[in-house]
Amino acid sequence: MSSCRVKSAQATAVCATAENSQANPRLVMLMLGVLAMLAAVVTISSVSAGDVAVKGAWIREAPPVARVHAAYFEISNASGTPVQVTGVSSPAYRRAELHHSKEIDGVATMEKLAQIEVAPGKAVAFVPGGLHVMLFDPVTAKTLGDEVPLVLEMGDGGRLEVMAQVRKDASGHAGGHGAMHHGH
Ligand SMILES: [Cu+2]
Repeated sequence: MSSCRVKSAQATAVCATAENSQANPRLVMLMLGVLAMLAAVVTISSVSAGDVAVKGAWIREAPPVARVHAAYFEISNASGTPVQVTGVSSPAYRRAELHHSKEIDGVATMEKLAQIEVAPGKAVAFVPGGLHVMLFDPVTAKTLGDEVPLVLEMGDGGRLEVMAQVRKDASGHAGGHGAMHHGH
């Protein structure tokens, strides 16, 4: 049994204590337990999963030949510190990216973003014509009403999985607005 695997100032202290006291295993276990509790407290004081919420996730229905889809949602941050979305993926697509649509000289274009940040107490909306998740190469055909998992990679190393529903528009209505919703 090794009590010296954890490389930190506290762990070094534990090792020294253990050697001085003939490596009393119970004392070592107790101190390692205290260290684990301290580590847990540190984790909780940053952003916990419950602070970040995603709602209304949907993917715009596209013709079967489309190799690129767009996903939208709203992400909110109830914590006291900024949170970042640093990446996105989906088991239902071969590749996914964070995108932002904008107009340059009257021409609609879009750029790939390395990350987006949600300020404390704020929400960021991914909407047609603005921020969106670009989904490339669907693994299977998607039809209206399908539930598709999206995985958001967070700046703190966490992952947030949400289900996005395939719809014609954000409201979930079957009708949509035709030409108004072209492009992304
Ligand atoms: Cu895009």
